[in-house]
Amino acid sequence: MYKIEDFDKELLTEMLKKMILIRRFEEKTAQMYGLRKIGGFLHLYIGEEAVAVGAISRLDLKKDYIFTTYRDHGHALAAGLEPKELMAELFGKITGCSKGKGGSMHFFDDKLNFMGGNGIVGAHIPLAAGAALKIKYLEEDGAVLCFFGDGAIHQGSFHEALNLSKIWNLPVVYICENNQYGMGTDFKRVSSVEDFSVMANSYGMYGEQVNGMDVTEVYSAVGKALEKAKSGIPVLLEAKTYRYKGHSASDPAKYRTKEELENYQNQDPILILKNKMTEKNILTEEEYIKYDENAKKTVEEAVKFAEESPEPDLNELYTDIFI
Ligand SMILES: Cc1ncc(C[n+]2csc(CCOP(=O)(O)OP(=O)(O)O)c2C)c(N)n1
Ligand SMILES: [Mg+2]
Repeated sequence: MYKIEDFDKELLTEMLKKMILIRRFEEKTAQMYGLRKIGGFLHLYIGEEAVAVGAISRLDLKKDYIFTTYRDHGHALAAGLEPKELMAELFGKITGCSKGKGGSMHFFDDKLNFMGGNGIVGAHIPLAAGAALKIKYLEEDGAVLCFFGDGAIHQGSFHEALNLSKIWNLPVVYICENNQYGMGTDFKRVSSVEDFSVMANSYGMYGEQVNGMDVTEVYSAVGKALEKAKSGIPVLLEAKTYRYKGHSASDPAKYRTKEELENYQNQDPILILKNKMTEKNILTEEEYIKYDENAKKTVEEAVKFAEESPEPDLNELYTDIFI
């Protein structure tokens, strides 16, 4: 396991900036949703930022691939998709990353090997295995990271994909983002085991639990996992995390206590990294404020871009579809 001493300032600063950007971006989307500038569903990732940032910072998106769920804003920003194009997508504008036709759940960018944004729980897990099979078949050097929630782990698609991954020894790392709830259901009520990483044993894979609130721990675990996956041992990681907001923007989250939420907010992923960097003398309060101000500015510019962009033409209804 890496210690904070093993990380250089540049990488930690990059990860800190990314997490702040995700937080500010999403806070703004909640506001815009309230103003009805954004329609459809809006699932926020606030509180879970360290998982996407720590994991995706390990990738080379010229050869590696990302698959994720409808809770995809954090992963897209971590992968380097443009905040302007993401905000425009949320506003349903033609300048959006999916031409305004996908919305919150369907961010996509083939140039960055960002394969979405998928709305059906668990359905993208076999797709990730498929991408890993393609990498292996063509003897490429990449790997696949596949993110999904604690609710998806009981879907048949998850178990089928894991089995195939091991049969074919695919270069894939599955990351279960256990944010403790599937909509309003506590994961402990619907799971035969509390430690999901043991499920890897059933398929002869490697499994590990990781503290998903600490970006350095995620970064370390995913680095090790990618090495294993590329050597032919697919991996299942369970990142223990927590979402601060409700399941979607319309969920008041009455199924949990204020104390529980506060407990997690006290181990906020941004604060954990900020404190570690401050203790290591590689971050000052002024620098932190500057990064935060920059993130807010980027988000404001994204909103302006989205507001000013045109709606898709009606003919767009007939493009990018299979018939
Ligand atoms: C196959 C399927 N069943 C049900 C739904 C409705 N649904 C959307 S999100 C969700 C909960 C999933 O929870 P989890 O996997 O823990 O992810 P989280 O939302 O916590 O990130 C459900 C049941 C769906 N989208 N797809
Ligand atoms: Mg969940």
